[in-house]
Amino acid sequence: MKIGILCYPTYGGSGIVATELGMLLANNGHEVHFMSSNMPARLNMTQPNIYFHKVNVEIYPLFKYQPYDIALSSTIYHVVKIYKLDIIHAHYAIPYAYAAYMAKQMLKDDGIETPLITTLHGTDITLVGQHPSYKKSVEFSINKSDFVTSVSESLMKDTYINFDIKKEIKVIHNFIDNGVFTSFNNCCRSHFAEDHEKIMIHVSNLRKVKRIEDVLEVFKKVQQEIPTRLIIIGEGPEMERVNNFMEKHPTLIPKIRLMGKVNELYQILAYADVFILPSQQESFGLAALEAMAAGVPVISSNAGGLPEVNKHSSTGFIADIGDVDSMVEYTKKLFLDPELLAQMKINAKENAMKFDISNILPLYEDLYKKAIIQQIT
Ligand code: GMT
Repeated sequence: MKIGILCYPTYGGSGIVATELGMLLANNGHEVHFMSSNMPARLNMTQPNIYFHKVNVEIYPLFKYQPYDIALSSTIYHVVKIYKLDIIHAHYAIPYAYAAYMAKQMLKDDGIETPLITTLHGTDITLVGQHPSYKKSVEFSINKSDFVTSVSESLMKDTYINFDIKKEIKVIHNFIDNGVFTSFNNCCRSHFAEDHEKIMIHVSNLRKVKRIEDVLEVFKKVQQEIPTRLIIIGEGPEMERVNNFMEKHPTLIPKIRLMGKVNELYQILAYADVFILPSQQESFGLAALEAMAAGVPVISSNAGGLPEVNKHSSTGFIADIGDVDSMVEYTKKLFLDPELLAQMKINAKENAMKFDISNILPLYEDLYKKAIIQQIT
């Protein structure tokens, strides 16, 4: 099949899922065309069957805001027409599903019917999509998509609750390529912590919904009793909060390692003893799944789809959103019981296997085929 993928190029979860999916589809012999404002962060252009089309936004002084969505629709239109794409897959409703619908209409005028699949990722429904400036357009573009998928049961339910949706929403969970987690060893753990110290890790785009304040508070309390280091991977607006915390607690500065966006994420995850994700909202929690695939138990909140990924008392522990004290107790419990920690590492890895791409990729391929057949008949 010839597949067009629309996604954000940044390190956000939706862009990562879209990029990994596209690369695996390409690996399976499909021709995959990425369309985005920039080269997606994890896209490996040395792979066969991959194309990238940058959305070019013409800067014109009259515009206070440059019309990205129009440029995106035109890009989709041209790419579908030139390369004769069979399907368009929009990742994140705003603006991708909306722009794709416009492109579909333009193509229709030329006698070309191209099915549109929209995958909902989370904040397009639970946060940004709720804003009156976007809500009606999000609802419209979901209803106008040929097929709609969501990355968790929880997000599917939230979509029906928050919008007037006439479509069936199919849940296709996010996935992981467990194959890339097999070749790591513990050689460089000493670069991050001494042998007697535990490593707590947090990976996110450091936005408010991630509740970085809870990450810092849990770390502060745990390290008072158990020697612990904190690694924070990612960049975002809440970095200011981290800096303020460090200024307020100078003795903790040597114990906190800020790493920004790293290419060696999977390798560093493998050194961690616990992954912490206390989010206010999380439709799935791809970062938690990546940690589990690296054999790291997860301490998370019970937000959104997290309980579908992190299994309480098995792959880690779950506490209510904002319940820092329970997160501290759970982390200490893990750190003080080597047998429990070892078992939870195994459980985390086993659970990650259930989300292996080999189980998920066929679901997308089947959906593409169904959409194409439906379009023809
Ligand atoms: O919130 C983020 O980290 C970014 C955001 C995105 O759309 O890029 O992530 C959402 O999509 C991810 C991939 O499907 C999910 O794993 C995240 O849980 C979801 N984030 C939220 O719902 C807050």
